[in-house]
Amino acid sequence: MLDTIFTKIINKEIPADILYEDDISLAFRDINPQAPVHFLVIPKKAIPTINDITKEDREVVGHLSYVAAKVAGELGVDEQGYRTVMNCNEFGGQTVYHIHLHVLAGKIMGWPPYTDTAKPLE
Ligand code: DGP
Repeated sequence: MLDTIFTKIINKEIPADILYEDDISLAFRDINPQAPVHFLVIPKKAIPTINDITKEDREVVGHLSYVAAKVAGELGVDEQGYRTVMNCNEFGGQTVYHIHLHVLAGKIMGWPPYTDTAKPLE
């Protein structure tokens, strides 16, 4: 499996604004924030997409939501609320093939989470 940029962040080969770390996960601010607060929670295990999650990964994947809420609380955005998103593959808008939970906060989120200008692929 090819490493992604997130493996380099996990291995501290490139810098990131890390908000939380433990044995199985890492949370850091998104380099291209789409909200006043936008961070990512990733597993240290390199799982390319949601489709690749195995039964054995369930605890790891559940842990990402636990960490999302913990960091949201530490940043003081938990009571106002926030959006978590995990994109999958091309139509889902995934660009980094190492699963990651986006956590977006600090403004009211729209629904549905796509724009009318988003065109279906040919
Ligand atoms: P997605 O499109 O769901 O695969 O989201 C990938 C996110 O990763 C995107 O919002 C930008 C972020 N990202 C990509 N490269 C880097 C990086 O080198 N550092 C940080 N902090 N974030 C990155």
